Amino acid sequence: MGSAVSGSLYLGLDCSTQSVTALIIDAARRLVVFRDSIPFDAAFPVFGTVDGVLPPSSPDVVHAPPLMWKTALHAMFERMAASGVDLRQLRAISGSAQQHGSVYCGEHPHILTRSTAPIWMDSSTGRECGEIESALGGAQAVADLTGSRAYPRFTGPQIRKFAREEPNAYAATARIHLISSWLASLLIGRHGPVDHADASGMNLMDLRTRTWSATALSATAPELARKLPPLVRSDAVIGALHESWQTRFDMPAVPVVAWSGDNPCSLIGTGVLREGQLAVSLGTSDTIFAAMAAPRVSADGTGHVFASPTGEYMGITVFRNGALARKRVRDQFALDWDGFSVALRSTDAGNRGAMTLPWLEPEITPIVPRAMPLSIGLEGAQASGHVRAIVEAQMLALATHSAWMGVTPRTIYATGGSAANRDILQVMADVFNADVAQSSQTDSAALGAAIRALQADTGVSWQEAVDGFLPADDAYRLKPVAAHVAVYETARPAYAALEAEGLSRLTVARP
Ligand code: XUL
Repeated sequence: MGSAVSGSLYLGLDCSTQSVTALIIDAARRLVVFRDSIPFDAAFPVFGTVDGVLPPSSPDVVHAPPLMWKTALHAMFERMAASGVDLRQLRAISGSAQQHGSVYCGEHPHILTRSTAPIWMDSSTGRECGEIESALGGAQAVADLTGSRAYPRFTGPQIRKFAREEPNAYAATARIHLISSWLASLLIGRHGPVDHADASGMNLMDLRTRTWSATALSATAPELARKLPPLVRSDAVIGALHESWQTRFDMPAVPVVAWSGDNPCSLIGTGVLREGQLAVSLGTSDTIFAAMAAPRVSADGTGHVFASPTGEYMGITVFRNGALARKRVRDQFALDWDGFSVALRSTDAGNRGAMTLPWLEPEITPIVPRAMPLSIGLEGAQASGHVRAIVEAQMLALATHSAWMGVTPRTIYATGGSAANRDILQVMADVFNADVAQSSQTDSAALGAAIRALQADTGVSWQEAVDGFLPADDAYRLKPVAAHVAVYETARPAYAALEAEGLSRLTVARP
């Protein structure tokens, strides 16, 4: 049994698409005292993942093994225990996970009724999305109710597909978790609840009442109400760290605060607390999110409104072709990341009119069901032209598809692995005509989880909770260059036209 809780340390974990990260903050000294990350492919080759996912049986089916995440969680606790940080000083734990993915369990979280979990990159539920939207009165009705129209990666459509394709395994499932609530359940040793913020990515919760919507549940799958965990506020303590973890890692019986999705955690980890503030996360997915005082649902269908961990709301738009698309272009021309940066620095803003679509894989925003490579002016271009084209396309897409949030930021808070690259951030500053504040560290999801644990434990205001953990000085700030801003004002309609051309070349199943 662990000793009483006494110190000032808070642990934030993040189980993302490609790795698990842990960050321990010292609330008294406002310091990060531990940070480590374990990449799934390299550390656990036995699971056979590539970039954190199982080789797909078809391009639109993307699953990952939950047992890999569980193994990674144990491995991370081992590293923390061996690190020299006194884990007996921990006061609370919270966590973050990639959103939308679902884990299917029996009566106990250790029992799985499905060996794989569909994750956010899965786009195989177009049929189910259509069925759910028809049952609920159309796409806009679903958006008004749940914050988003039915999206293929959202958990409800995924559950519907599982119930249809594997009715026996579905019937044997006692509990359906999000990845966040499943990992939290493993820590407390029993099935725990789902927090409001991550539940917003399921097409199952009434966003305004923050309760499961009976009509959405019955439009999705039979007996669903019995299989879903209860809902809780994101700052709820859901239990104490189970004895097995305490004994094995010499840890106290610390409270476990509800885990949440990586984007809601990043909202906290970037300090985006007030309406008008906006952040961009450049990770496996590129996401752009803003704090919202009241839910403003996207009319053009490209965005989502989630409950935010602060109890308010957040608007978010998500792109699937993020870091892996950048890496693909880098590898295609045998560059390293330094070479990628040199390519950006040695080319002109606007790429002399050359342009590409970033749809190297199916895309979420806009919905593009299969890869659709389309470029203009890149024939015979050098590597540097291709590098600039992919980065400019991603930034133009971020700007175009976040207009619905109605936020004209003066400063964008940048996070995620690629935010370490200042040449990419300069393109962001120029396209958005805004300052870009570069995080002093890029793990805003893990940091946000640690800060959520601190806030829930102490009850301080959100501003007090984040103070001292975010970059305060101008050293990390990039400014837009006026001449480049002018170039991108012209590039924006050209990019919109290229998108329209790309979409018209596809037989898009759903608008
Ligand atoms: C959010 C989304 C992705 C995942 C990535 O809606 O699909 O950002 O959360 O981890």
